[in-house]
Amino acid sequence: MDMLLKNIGVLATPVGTVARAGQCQGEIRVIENAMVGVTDGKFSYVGTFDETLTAASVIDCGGKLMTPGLVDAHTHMVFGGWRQKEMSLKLEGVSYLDILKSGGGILNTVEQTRQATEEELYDKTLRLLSEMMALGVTTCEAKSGYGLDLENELKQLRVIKRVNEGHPADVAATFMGAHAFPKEFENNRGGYVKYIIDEMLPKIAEKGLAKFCDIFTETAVFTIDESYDILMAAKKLGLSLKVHADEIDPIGGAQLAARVGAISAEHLIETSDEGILAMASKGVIAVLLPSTSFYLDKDFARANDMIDAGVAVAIATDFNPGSSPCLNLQFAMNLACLKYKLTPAQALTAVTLNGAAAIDRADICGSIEVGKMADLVIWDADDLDYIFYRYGSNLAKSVMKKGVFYVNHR
Ligand code: IZC
Ligand code: ZN
Repeated sequence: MDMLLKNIGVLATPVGTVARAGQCQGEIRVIENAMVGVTDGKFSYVGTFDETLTAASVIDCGGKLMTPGLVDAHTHMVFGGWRQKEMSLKLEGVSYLDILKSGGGILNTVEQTRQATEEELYDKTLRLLSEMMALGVTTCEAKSGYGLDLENELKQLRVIKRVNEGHPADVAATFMGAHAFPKEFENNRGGYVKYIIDEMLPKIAEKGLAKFCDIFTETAVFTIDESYDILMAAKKLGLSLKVHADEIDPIGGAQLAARVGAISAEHLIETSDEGILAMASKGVIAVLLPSTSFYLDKDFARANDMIDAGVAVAIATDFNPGSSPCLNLQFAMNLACLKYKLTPAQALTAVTLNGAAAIDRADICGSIEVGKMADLVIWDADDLDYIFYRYGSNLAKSVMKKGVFYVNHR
């Protein structure tokens, strides 16, 4: 064994290699006075203290809480500029979609992202990823969608590939060319849908730059029919599907996600009972984004109704420069308890194993189990409740990725 982590006051982790749905969402393994062994970057022992075990290095965890490394399964973290100038419009009561319709919002970030060089985007994204990791995130997802033309979507996706390779955290890539209609196609919606299907998707699939394809299915953005065509084209090319569904209006995004066999549907603030049942029947994971509800001053998704219906719930930040300029997954964890009324155990599963499942990595991360990547957080906390109860401070004390500590706040 390369390393033994001993004197873990409480080890809390979901178990398994698939999403935990329904009642299972809240069933986690809790081990007191635990010990964890690491060999070749993977967990090789997980259990109670065992004095017979030895290793090249032994770390005393000070009686603190240990959980799996957090998984942030939904971010738009590669972008040029910021959008603080929209703050005054927001304060005057101008809605998110009205800002977009007037050429701002996503389209503002598209302008700034097109102007940025690949190196600028790379450096900025690396810094943001380090900030996320300092808060406990060891794996995340990142979407394109601020290029909205082939050249700039490829630029963003190359940045995602390079940060995945150049940073200890793992980053899963999602193509989201269907994030808005760029100004070149303002009066030619069909033309842009065709451009995505005929020009962008085949090139991106051929280069292997994205595992997932996501779409903003929403009033004034992509209709259900347009979304269906784009998603089916992506599926034919071997991409797994995700849908931004029912964030602002309940137009049937959740049902669409079920119909096309998406791995996940995201947001789901306004999803109907029918949408929840459709997701449950097809095993679509709900990726809920409470920081966005908070920031847009919207309702909070019906997390408990989804869990009761048998839908696996994951929780992520939605980090982006418009509707969620917050990359702190710990804040989303607080909101999960306070606003969704999830228990700490359900919320832990949502930001670890279920997040991993939403990006098809539940077999390699999202829980502390022998054989999985040694990704973990040691918290400045004595028990699990504490990290959901305190908010506003970074409670992650040490963060390990594949057996190496990259963060050690002392
Ligand atoms: O930049 O506003 N909702 N896409 C869909 C976003 C938020 C990101 C943005
Ligand atoms: Zn999003």
